[in-house]
Amino acid sequence: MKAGFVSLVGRPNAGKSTLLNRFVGQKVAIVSDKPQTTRHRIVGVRNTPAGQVVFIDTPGIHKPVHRMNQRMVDAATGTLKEVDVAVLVVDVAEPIGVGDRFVVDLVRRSGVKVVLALNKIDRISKPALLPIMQQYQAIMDFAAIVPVSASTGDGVQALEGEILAALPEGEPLYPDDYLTDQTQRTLAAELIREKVLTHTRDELPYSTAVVIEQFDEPQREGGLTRIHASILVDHDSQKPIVIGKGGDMIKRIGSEARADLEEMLGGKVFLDLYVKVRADWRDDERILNEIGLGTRPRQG
Ligand SMILES: Nc1nc2c(ncn2[C@@H]2O[C@H](COP(=O)(O)OP(=O)(O)OP(=O)(O)O)[C@@H](O)[C@H]2O)c(=O)[nH]1
Ligand SMILES: [Mg+2]
Repeated sequence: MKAGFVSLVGRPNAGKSTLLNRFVGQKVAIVSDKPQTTRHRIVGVRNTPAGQVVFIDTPGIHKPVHRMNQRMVDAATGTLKEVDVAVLVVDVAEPIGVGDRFVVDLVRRSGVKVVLALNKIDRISKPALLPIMQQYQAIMDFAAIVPVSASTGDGVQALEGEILAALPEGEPLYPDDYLTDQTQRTLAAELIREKVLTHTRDELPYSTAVVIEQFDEPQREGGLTRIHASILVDHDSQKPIVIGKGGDMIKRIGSEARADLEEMLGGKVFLDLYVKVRADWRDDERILNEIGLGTRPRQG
């Protein structure tokens, strides 16, 4: 049997979280078309007859401006010291640029075995793939290069095969019913944030955090879960955008998040959302702690 830790690393928006969800077979990481969606590490476990792969999804590597972004990048690069294999995920529909070379350098210097996942092959023509493979081959000696589409699932089995081949022999690290390290509380905050990301644009996705103020579990099986959450924004001018005309935006965010939460929790959910202005929260240690980016380990 094979077993080990595998981090999914790469630039923002490459498709790391989409790939994690596909491997785990369940949504454990939120996904959006905006870069910098993932802000903390997310463990997702894949059990196969050949062994157990403990994936660690990480924030996209980018040039950090705020303290939050520095923590995000540190969370991603930090995993390289702890894993048996890194999967470098790149978007083949984007030309190879400075950012890609930076990330390749980073994984090369870490000394860890690296499998390259050329993601989003559904977005390019077959003949366009070969030169991209050759370009990457020329800049680093990868353990394997596998074209995939995290969206369609194309090539994902081949990628899993290469990952298992690169992993050491070992007994499973987690029980076979363990899927993720994300608590329901964290998943709830993330699902709400996903809806904000989906429906907003420009600076807003980057300026938003979700904090769960209260999470009351149901009194009986299948009963009502009561969740009170705050959507934090950076500036006064952003608050009316999140609330929308006559409250239509916040209603939409709330009802879509509630539907996802009810599916996740398998019962009815009462969801109460507030929008709060917290200037410079991205540099505020207390808020970073609450969203899992503090220097202390997260509680609950
Ligand atoms: N066409 C296509 N789109 C994809 C594929 N994989 C991911 N996407 C899309 O790419 C966008 C980014 O996906 P994510 O999984 O959030 O990317 P990420 O690498 O986790 O991004 P960060 O968390 O910001 O670092 C989303 O809109 C996905 O639906 C793919 O194989 N094909
Ligand atoms: Mg992500």
